[in-house]
Amino acid sequence: GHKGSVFWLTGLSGAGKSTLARAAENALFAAGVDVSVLDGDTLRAGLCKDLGFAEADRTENVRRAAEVARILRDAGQVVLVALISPLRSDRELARQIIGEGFEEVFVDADLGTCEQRDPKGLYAAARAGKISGFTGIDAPYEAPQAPALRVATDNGSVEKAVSQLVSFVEGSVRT
Ligand code: GGZ
Repeated sequence: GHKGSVFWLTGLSGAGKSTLARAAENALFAAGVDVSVLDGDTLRAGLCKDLGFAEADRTENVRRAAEVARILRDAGQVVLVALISPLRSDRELARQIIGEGFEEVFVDADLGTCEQRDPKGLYAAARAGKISGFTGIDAPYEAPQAPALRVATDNGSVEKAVSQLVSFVEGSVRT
């Protein structure tokens, strides 16, 4: 068996948080772990539909995600949260809400790599001034100073990144 824990994936847009969370979810599920994913895009499509990207809205987005993660964790789930969560203070809020079993995971790809990937064209739009307050362009991203795990995703190996996260989760949740 395992106890619930929350793995909080933070990183730039395009760093690979969602990809990593989904791939790890599949691997952990296959290994018999009761796992779920809370993803920024999914939350913003429903629970957080009323929120934009101003600082206060991001804080509220993080707060709601943390409260849901706590509920799932208390029900015994392993929860993978994938949110940019750019501010250290907001991640500290999440840590306080969740308490025991909060693990910060830095999904680390440099801005140049994320901007080159630009799967949704958002960086280009931000550079062109069509979007304002875009993380990494004209809104801050504060990298974690002491994450429980750092996963580099700009070295080309998705499999390696996934196995790093899966191993860390398995090592953390085994009772
Ligand atoms: C950052 C934005 C913005 C702005 C839209 N800044 O790559 P994506 O598209 O799919 O992921 C990003 C997502 C970020 O949502 P989060 O809930 O993770 O953000 S936060 O934790 O800061 O609340 C991006 C898209 O929304 N997006 N506008 N201005 N990302």
